[in-house]
Amino acid sequence: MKAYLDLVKNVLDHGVKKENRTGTDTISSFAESYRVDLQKGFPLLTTKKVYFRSVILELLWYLRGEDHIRWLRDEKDCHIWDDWADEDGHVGPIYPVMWRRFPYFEREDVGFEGDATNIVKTVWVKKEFDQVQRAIDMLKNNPNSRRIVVSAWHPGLLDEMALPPCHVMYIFNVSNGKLNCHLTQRSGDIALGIPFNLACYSALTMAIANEVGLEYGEFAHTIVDAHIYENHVEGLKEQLTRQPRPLPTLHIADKPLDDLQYEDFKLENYDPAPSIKFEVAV
Ligand code: THF
Repeated sequence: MKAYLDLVKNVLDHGVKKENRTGTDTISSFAESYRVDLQKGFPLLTTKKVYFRSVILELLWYLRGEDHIRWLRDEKDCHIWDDWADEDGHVGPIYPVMWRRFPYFEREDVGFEGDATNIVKTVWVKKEFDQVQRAIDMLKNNPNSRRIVVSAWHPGLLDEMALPPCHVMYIFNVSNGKLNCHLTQRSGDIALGIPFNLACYSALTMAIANEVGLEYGEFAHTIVDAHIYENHVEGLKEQLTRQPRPLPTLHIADKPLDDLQYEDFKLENYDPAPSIKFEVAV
């Protein structure tokens, strides 16, 4: 995964020091991007151990559409989202809700029976939109569309969210029978979050490609504020001294997306360098 090491190098070389709400300063670089070919193996970093189980559980949690982390935290014993949840596990309408149950209102004009022209009143009916299902349907029926977008940004609900979404939207694109995915991230923690996000969206793209009958294409990622927390610099410099190893392979069971469980994701030949401990800034 040379792409990741180049990203780390770029941020360290071109980044500027910035203060932020977490109290730990960062070195930040504007609009970094990279891409990986999903046919060349599963992009799980080999220059440190990445917790594959947590990556897949996070993805399956996103797909559940809930506004709490109880499944992830209590049932699956995965704690990467604990810092943002309250005691009940509530995180508000973040990724899972936005992906599967995006709230919107539909206008309904109510008239007299038998006389639709005579409108008595207008009511706004609350609806929920499953953006992931819509993306799957479009990939099946209209794969050349340039509108296969899933957005996690909802300006009216930011105050209810435990944190405003970092991975703001992703777009699927089909070229030459291959499924590509581009993720736009407003803010990216290079040491901790990015290795997870990269693997998570790559696995999502592969699972959806299986479901809609397309080959694996590329995952491309643009990070608008790409930053390294100051207490992560040393660990990343250690990673830069490590030689990337061959990528592992991921096999995903041939099942509809909503039936997939952790056991349906089989990772083979993952032989990473030792893990590196990074503290998460909340
Ligand atoms: N906030 C910050 N500062 N960084 C982030 O990466 C981040 N996220 C999510 C929300 N806010 C963020 C949370 N995602 C880990 C991994 C992903 C997270 C949060 C924490 C983590 O601690 N990883 C460890 C251990 C993994 C494990 O125990 O399973 C690691 O070593 O990788 C970015 O989306």
